[in-house]
Amino acid sequence: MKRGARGLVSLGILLAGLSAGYVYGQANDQAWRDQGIVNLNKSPYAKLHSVPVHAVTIGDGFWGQRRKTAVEKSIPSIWQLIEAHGYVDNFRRLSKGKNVPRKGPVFTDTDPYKWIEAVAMFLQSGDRPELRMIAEQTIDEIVAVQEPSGYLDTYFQGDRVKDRLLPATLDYGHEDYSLGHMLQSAIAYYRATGDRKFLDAATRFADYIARDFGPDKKPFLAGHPVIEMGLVELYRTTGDQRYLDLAGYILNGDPRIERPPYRVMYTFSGIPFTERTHMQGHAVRAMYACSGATDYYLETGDPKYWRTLENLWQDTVNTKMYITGGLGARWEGEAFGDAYELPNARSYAETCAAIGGVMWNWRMLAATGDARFTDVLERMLYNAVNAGMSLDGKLYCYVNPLETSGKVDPDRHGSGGTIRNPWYDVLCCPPNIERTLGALPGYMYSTSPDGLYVHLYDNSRLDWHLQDGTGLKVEQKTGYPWDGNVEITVSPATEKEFTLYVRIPGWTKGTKVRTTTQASLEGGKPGSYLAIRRSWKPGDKVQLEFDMTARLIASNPKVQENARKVALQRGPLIYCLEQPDQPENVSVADMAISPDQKGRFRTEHRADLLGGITVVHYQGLAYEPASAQEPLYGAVQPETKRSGREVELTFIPYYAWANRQASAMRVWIPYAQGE
Ligand code: FUB
Ligand code: ZN
Repeated sequence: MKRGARGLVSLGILLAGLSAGYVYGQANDQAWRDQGIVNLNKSPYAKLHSVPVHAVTIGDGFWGQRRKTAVEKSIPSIWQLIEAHGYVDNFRRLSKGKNVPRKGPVFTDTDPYKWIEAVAMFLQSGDRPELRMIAEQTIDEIVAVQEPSGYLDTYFQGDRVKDRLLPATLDYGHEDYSLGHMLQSAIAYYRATGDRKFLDAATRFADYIARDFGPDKKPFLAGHPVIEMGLVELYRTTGDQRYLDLAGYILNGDPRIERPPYRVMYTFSGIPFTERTHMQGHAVRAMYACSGATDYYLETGDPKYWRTLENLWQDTVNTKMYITGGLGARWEGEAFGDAYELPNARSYAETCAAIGGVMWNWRMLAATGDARFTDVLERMLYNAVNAGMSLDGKLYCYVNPLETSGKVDPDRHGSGGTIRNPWYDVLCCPPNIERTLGALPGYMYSTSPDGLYVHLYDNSRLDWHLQDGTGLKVEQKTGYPWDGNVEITVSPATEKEFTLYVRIPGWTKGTKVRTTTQASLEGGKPGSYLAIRRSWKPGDKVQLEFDMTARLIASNPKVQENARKVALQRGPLIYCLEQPDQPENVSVADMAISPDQKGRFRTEHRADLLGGITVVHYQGLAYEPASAQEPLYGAVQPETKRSGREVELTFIPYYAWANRQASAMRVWIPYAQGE
């Protein structure tokens, strides 16, 4: 866009803002600004309340770097591609009569929606006029497509109008999914700007569904859950009970819609949510359904929901989650496998599934204040989610395998035959990562009636208040996740008694805790929140020192794929061996670890490597490469040891893999034979 044109648009936005009774960021009634990533302020069954994104400023450090990459590189570059592939033209051809065919799969409307949501999350941390302007214009183009009934979907047009919102269409057609993402995006945009235009449009579509669909009306189905989360958040935003009821009705499934059992299993919808006993089906659908069901629980307190959620969570983390936090073992159906079915090279682990896992665990945490949910959330965030966006922010993983020979099957790894690609016609993952990184400040803290919870560690400043209104600033200084020291400075507006709950991660073997007044604090049990209750004075400090010693992890033996293999974890990061870091002429496929080297890790911070990482060296063996001349099967030899020579293995964090040339990588490393 030319500069002059931009100026005119800005003026237009400013005038529109003034006529709507607000100037960007300075409305009279600013309640909208203070709603967190999910607004739990009035949720009766939420133990914890969210802190708004704008209240936390993430500084220089691990996530600061990733967020900068997301907002400066990823968001602008993916927007150009969304435009170039015609996904915004899909709206313009309807609103402006642009003479182009509709492009892409049935659910492309969600890509601009999620992109706007990502922008909205970043706008909550500070204005970005260029991005805001594109979002603003796109919202206009979206809203212009809305029909008087409230219906809005660019796919079900022309000959397809007759199919709209029929049970068979809802099963596959994603109208419900598009509305769900529209609601989430519109609410985030409202929370960023106070501008109701997009929110009002999404509400009109939701009103249409609420008016015409329900138990005594036409039947509705979530063919791809996410609408449940959107509707509960709309209820939280507007206070209108109809949206919560509609979410409950959808979560319950409408018995009038009959579908084959496979679809009921695959879509994680259509029967009462509370009848689910196992994590199954399409992983993203399952995660979004569980997130929506937890939202519903947070508002209603229905114990049947909680029992189901707890069972499903246990089933997931104890039998179906990769060590990276990745979810979904099967390519077929992008789905969960059976218990302990966790193949490494063939893992699916779609980035969106891990993001859904973050959303779900965040809600479970809000319901309980229980650190086991934060542990899983952190595992997903640092590893499975973070791997999804390249270090330069312009390439994305759709699937996140835990092992590869470096050769990529074009049919299995998306377009282009590479693991990281700038574009996928099914674009769900890239804007999903962007919105998650945008929302990240909102995941760092929560308030409770008696104080403040510190969930995640990074250089940051909190400027918020306790639930009784006492102003509170908290500053974190740390090199986390590379080192385990965190200094927290707590500054209430005036001296005040409350509890500071600091998270002691489940992965740490030991934690030293000191405060301004106590040289050593007991009780920092791994996998819990340490409650520090006292009268806090401005400037009081808490020093945390987590044991960051790298350690080897074994799988439950039922994961046959990982028999006699170990993985390496340091802090919240899962590590892997990638070919470029290993000694010359030694293939990752022939490397084994010497487990008797306990404690012999050597860590080295390499500011020059992969954006700045701590690598871990460990002693291992390099076997002679197996020969293809040998038969596939042969007699058992008396001596089964493969001969090998000692080498040093060099591990890098999993999230940083595949940022150089295509090469072999593995997370699970065999033990040296005979050890
Ligand atoms: O169906 C919409 C999205 O496309 C799903 O969430 C992803 O798994 C991909 O299939
Ligand atoms: Zn995806």
